[in-house]
Amino acid sequence: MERTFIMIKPDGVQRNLAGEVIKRFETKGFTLVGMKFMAVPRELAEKHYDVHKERPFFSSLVDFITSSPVVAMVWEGEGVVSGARTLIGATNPLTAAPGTIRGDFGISIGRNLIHGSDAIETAKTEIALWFGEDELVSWQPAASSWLY
Ligand code: FUP
Repeated sequence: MERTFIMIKPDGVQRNLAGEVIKRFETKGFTLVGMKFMAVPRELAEKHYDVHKERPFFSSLVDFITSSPVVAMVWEGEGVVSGARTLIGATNPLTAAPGTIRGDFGISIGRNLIHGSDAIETAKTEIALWFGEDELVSWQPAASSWLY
């Protein structure tokens, strides 16, 4: 089953939006298979954002992600990588559609609340970077598959 890496960034935690974000993923019908509340070591932040290392905002991005705790999660479900991106909305919260997490709660691109893997391959890399296999739990919701 497809999985994606989702992180509630420091601004999402500081603004007490973690529950709201988790609720949106739950009610959509995706399944939580891993979650931890953590301070992010600088080395991990740099690896996570390695694709942006030549960009001018790289060091401020790493400073921000390491400034305060995050909620790191893995969600599972059919089409969850692109489905999560739809829930999250465009990178710039100012132009993100209303109804999306960034569109409903954000203003600034540097404070856009949440990260979600951008492709299936990226998701695999990011899950392996942030979680050990023993931190991920495969489980079946008791109610059957019509419940979505
Ligand atoms: P997204 O996949 O929507 O999270 O966006 P990107 O991977 O393009 O960017 C990663 C993070 O870099 C964004 F969440 C915020 C930050 N960023 C900036 O601060 N300025 C920019 O111009 C672009 C991205």
